[in-house]
Amino acid sequence: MREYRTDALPVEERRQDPAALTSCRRPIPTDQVHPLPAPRVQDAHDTPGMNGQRTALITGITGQDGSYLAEFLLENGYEVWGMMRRASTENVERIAHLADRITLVQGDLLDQLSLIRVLEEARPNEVYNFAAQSFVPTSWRQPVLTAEFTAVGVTRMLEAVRAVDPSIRFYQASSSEMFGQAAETPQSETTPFHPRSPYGVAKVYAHFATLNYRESYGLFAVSGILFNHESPRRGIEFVTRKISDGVARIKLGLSTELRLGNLDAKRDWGFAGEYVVATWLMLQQDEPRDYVIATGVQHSVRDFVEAAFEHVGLDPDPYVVIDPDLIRPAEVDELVGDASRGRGELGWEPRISFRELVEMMVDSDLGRLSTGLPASARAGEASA
Ligand code: NAP
Ligand code: F7E
Repeated sequence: MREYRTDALPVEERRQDPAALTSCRRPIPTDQVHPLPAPRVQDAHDTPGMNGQRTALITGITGQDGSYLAEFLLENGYEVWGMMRRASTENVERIAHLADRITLVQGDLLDQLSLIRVLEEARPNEVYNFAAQSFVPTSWRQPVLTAEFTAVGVTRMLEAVRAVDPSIRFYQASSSEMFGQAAETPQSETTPFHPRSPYGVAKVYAHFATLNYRESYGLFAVSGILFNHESPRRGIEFVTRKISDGVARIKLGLSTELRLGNLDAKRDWGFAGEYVVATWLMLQQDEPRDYVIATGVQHSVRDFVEAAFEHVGLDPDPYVVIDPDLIRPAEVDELVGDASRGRGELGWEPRISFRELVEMMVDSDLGRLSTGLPASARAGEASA
């Protein structure tokens, strides 16, 4: 039975911020291995590259999930390529510590030929398509751009796979936002979609594009329907990181308020470092299939706020301000996932609890802010 290493992820968190782990109620396991299903018959996917390694291309490698997956794949012997779009200022804080172990290549989901060129250069066995405009409120302000990146960009990448090497295994980063105003609770792979934002609509398009290329052309293309997953590397505009950063600032006397929108929204929050392992597992199966990945536990934004303030010994009431401008045109009131297919077929299970996640994030921001590191959204954690 093959085994894979997951120790890199939690160990990395520990190296970055000892306080993040010592504050956890349960120790984060450093020896966890997930047994895989019996090895598959040798096929094109198993053929290693010239240097004997398997090769993966990650789009969106500069993002939260891309950085964790890159670490995981490197620890498991992969040659890792990352696709980045061109920017006048480099945006590599989350992957700076991996710089000498990965190959970065320029490409943009808006540019079909650039995607073909990237695949021709990298010659990957696996493509993880994480790149997207991923912030829900921005999708109302820039709905067309969101559709270009997050929806049509996926068709461009699938076309590039077809053109360059149809044996490439393809992972599409789908989202629980597709369930939106959910028809049932909890949500599983069979729950109908009712997206509530241009982002959700774009992800539904991308999900069905992935299924369609699987059915039309026989690609090994899977859609992972991941519920919210967070970490100290989360962008600062997302609510969990906004709270952890805000609470840390208040605790350190750098701020006096935390402005938030709808505190009653409920989500199923897990730890991103564990979720990327599930994405890899999906590409190691005998057959391509879609999977929901979630903890199955639901909390409100208010719960997150209370846990974060409690962790630093403060009462939230004097600090939290409700800002009507942060209320969305259409809200997803509550989501919680049923990941039993993933548990059964992938052998994947989340280990980090809600409380551990909150404390890990608050401790990381406390460490970052108190050592005087830049407070920009992205600077947060590659080194924190
Ligand atoms: P993230 O931190 O926002 O990262 C998004 C990445 O996409 C960044 O590297 C960004 O590059 C890149 N990107 C954006 N537009 C691009 C373009 N036109 N061409 C090339 N790259 C582009 O997102 P994340 O949290 O890691 O999530 C990864 C994926 O999973 C996304 O597709 C997201 O929609 C999806 N997802 C996330 C969650 C979650 O809870 N985190 C849940 C379900 C699904 P820059 O650095 O240049 O901006
Ligand atoms: O909001 C409420 C807000 O922006 C969560 C993305 O990764 O997960 C993420 O999308 C909830 C919403 O994440 C504030 O109204 C209250 O109900 O952290 P969020 P999201 O919209 O769930 C899914 C699965 C994705 O796929 C997306 O890419 O929190 N909320 N007050 C707030 N949200 C924000 N951002 N800021 C607030 O001040």
